[in-house]
Amino acid sequence: MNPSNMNAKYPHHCLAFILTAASVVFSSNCYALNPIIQTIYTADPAPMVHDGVCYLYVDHDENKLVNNFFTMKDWRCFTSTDMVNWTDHGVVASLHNFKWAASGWGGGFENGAWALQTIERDGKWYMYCPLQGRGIGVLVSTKGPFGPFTDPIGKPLIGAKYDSIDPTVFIDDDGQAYLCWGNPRCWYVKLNQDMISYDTSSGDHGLVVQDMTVEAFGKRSKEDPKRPTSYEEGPWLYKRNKLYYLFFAGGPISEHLGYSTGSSPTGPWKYGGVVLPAEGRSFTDHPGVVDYKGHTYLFYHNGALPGGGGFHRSVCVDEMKFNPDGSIVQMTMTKEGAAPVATLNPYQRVEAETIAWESGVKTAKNANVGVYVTGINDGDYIKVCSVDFGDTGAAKFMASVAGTTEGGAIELRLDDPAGKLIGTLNVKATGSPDKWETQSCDVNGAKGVHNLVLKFTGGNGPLFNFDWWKFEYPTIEK
Ligand code: FUB
Repeated sequence: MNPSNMNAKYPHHCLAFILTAASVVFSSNCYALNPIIQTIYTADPAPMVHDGVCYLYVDHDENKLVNNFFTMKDWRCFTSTDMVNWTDHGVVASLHNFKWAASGWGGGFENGAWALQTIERDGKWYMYCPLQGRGIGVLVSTKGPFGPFTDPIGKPLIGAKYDSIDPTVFIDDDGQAYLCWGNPRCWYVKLNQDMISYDTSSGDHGLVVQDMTVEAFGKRSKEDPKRPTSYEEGPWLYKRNKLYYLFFAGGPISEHLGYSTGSSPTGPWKYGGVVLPAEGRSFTDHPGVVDYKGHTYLFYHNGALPGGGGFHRSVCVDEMKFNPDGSIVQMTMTKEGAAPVATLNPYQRVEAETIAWESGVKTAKNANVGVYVTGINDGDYIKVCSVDFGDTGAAKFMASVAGTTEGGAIELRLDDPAGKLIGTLNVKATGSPDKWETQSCDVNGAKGVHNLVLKFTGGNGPLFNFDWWKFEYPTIEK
């Protein structure tokens, strides 16, 4: 969505709750800590739950803007099993996955990777990606949620002229799949079983515009001839207790999040109200809603990170609650985020890029080890929440590190960066930033559930790269 003064420049897109018995929240003083990703700017969250894991697909606002507008080249994925610690899987697709990205208005391969959504069907992952100004494409992976993704049709699934941004995909209980999208109008198609084509028997060769009425989407507080209702963009389809929900970003800007409900995935819709009022620093917002481990979560974005704003956004998560009639309890953006729904096991390999909160570090990806933590300097830290050391407690810490600098260390502290020191790993140089060695140190005093802070100390300038860590129990003498 564009700020109003950009409309002429970018004509295509002027742009009583129920807690189930199954739900458990682990007591901890650590919540999701919004925004949940701090290493880069992320936007337009698209969560997906599969096999007990919450996958979060996002687009990515580049630090350096072109033409003082959205500058977005790729799509990324993060995962969590507890809603507080998020593992970075790096870039999973980019404009280069679409040969046709080069053609037409939108910035070629250099720009326009806008709000996506991914869904699994019969062991294949389908990613619906808008290429701003060029239409909506679809990618498929047969190998898993991180790809590799390929373009099976070699052209847009939805052409450029249908308000074609912000796809949401939904498979109903009867197996019928729907793709819904659009700014300023909300459109849908019924996807065929193959998920890469659609039923062309109704609407404009299969493309149907929803009834954009005030009853369906609420009255806009400021008159706009192109947008009579509060619907702006960013639809998200969701179903709960046989009731269908269409969440959306509502105008005028700065956007808020609103919702409508209906008896089918294509409406007719009845406006439900505001879910999340506007924040202000980011003039857009974008909903993503999933059920996970007995709770329902609303993902959204704002401009809360340092340097944040309309083109430098960050994804957040908070728990959503419902009234007994299915209406939604209005929310506010929080700094605390969601409570943990599981603990983290420190006795199995944990990727260093599993982070609840960090200060100063970056992530990178290479063919050798995948994603790792880099840009580590004296005083930086990574906080991991709700770590269960158990009753016996840990005796040893191991980390896979690589680098050429001597003098760096990983201090292991409980709860906070200044919390109790349970061990220090003095990291030895390995000879190269991509020559990885497992190094270890003794640990004392880590028992029970705590937040763990990996605090990096020593030296001047970048210290070492960091791929994974784990703790070990004491060895039992026989
Ligand atoms: O991220 C680019 C655009 O901004 C998205 O397509 C909209 O939903 C808004 O968030």
